[in-house]
Amino acid sequence: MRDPQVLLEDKPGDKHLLLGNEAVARGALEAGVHVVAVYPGTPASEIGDTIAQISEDAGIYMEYSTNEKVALEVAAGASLAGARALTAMKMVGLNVASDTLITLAYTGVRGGFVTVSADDPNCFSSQNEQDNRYYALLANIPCLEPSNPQEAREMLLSAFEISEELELPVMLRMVTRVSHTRGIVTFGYIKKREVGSFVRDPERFVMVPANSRRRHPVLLEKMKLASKIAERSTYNTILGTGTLGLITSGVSYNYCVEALRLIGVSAKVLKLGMTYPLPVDLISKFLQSVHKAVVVEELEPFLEVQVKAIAQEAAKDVEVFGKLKGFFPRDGEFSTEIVAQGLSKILGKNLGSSFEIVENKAAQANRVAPPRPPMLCPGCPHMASFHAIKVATEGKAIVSTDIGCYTLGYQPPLSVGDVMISMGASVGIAAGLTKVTGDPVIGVVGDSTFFHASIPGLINAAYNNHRFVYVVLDNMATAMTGHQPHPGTGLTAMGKATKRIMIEDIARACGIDFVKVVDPFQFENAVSAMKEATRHTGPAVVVFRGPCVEVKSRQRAAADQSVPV
Ligand SMILES: Cc1ncc(C[n+]2csc(CCOP(=O)(O)OP(=O)(O)O)c2C)c(N)n1
Repeated sequence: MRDPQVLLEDKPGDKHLLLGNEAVARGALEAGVHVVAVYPGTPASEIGDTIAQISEDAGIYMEYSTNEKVALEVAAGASLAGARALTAMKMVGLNVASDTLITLAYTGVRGGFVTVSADDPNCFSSQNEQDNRYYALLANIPCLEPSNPQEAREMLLSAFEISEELELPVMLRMVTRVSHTRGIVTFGYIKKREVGSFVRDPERFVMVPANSRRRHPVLLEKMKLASKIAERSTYNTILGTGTLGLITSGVSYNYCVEALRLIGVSAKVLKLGMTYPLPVDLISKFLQSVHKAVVVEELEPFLEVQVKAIAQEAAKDVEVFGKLKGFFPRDGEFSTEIVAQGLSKILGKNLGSSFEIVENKAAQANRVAPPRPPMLCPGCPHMASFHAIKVATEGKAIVSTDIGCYTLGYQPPLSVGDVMISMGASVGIAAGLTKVTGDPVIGVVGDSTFFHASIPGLINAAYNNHRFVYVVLDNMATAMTGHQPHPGTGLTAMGKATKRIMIEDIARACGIDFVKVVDPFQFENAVSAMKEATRHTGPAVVVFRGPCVEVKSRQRAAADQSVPV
């Protein structure tokens, strides 16, 4: 965003072109949020990054926490003390945070508490394409799904209202196409909210089994109230007329509107904005009013399975079509073409020439656009580190790598990286490999990822004496997601200097006896440190420290305005 200060303007009615994520940031201001805690991850990162730039002026406390679980807990603590609190993460982040989220639903919250989950159909920047609406179902918390930036802002405000009405966490489920779409957003008032205080209630907040047993039915009762909210929610709305009924939600609604226009069919559309719990009565009546129903949703048949169950009770004669019968894919991102194709098959309709024009244009664009696979930047210290690893191990080591810019090292010509599953997994997987293979094993992790999820694995390696070298690529930034600071940078999200936590100190404190810090561009030193580490009889840690080139060039540019950024 050109000037995030725009978000601070208290001019209700003003319209601005915002990213979906920036609209969430504005929504947070309007909702009177006091505490924001996030861990970055695409496609959610701009929520935290935008708030970080204005938090001080907005009177919001904002932090990048060490991981999503911690972020959710910081926000939860603030909420339990009576403040409105927001956390945001990419969808896999919620896997990390889910342990706390699921039991937080039992205790409930005090100040409004919203967790934004930004899902990534098509894995544009993720290791899987999980559908996090299932977390709402699993945790028993309400879920709202915006279809554009304006709705993202509005729904965030509503999510806080619902959260306070039910004293429950609420999920705002975005997808890449909403987070990263720009749209006109109309501003509302910026609310100043009084913060409450922490009121002791151990039977509610201390989740020992006896208390959990009592809280579970309370949660189930709250979800009955949530169902009533869903029935009257203006986000669940019927548009258009006809005997063909489309049930859709979030971003898929946009594809439905365009696909119907493209194939020249009119339909009655039930657009769901609150997708958990579902408005069962509304859906029942909708099904009774159509001859045929089609559920259009990306990824999993989350709505479809529930709609089918509702149809079984309320409208047995209405056939429900969707992805379970193979009319729409269960993977990847939807498009107008995909939805038009599915609908035309269901309706036995020929798509016609206007569709071919659109399809041909897309194919043409794909042919013309050169492929642009991601690659490491020229001068990236990771390249030197990978080279040192390769030379020292003569390319014979099995490398358990991790998530960050350095994952790209798995590609030729570097080819350093044989396994990569999830953030922080490199250390545990390396340990497991050593128990079976006779080949040397190397673990590779980035600095932010080290702080995020590697430390228990490192303690485990020391405790169980797993023999491998754990290489920490410390480029002093969370580079991949936008160079956010982390505990090893000595800077906070709000730009304040703070205690710098040294990776080597942590490694030693975890019980690792061999710890070396090397500049990867001091190539001979780097190779000899790696060789020495591989000879060590227990787990060894080598920290390759060299700043990210992007950060370095920004710093230079800031120091010397004549250098172009
Ligand atoms: C659970 C989870 N949270 C967030 C992300 C998004 N993410 C991918 S890599 C990365 C951090 C990369 O930083 P670092 O480890 O320092 O490596 P660098 O990119 O700087 O080389 C993050 C936050 C993710 N993939 N999984």
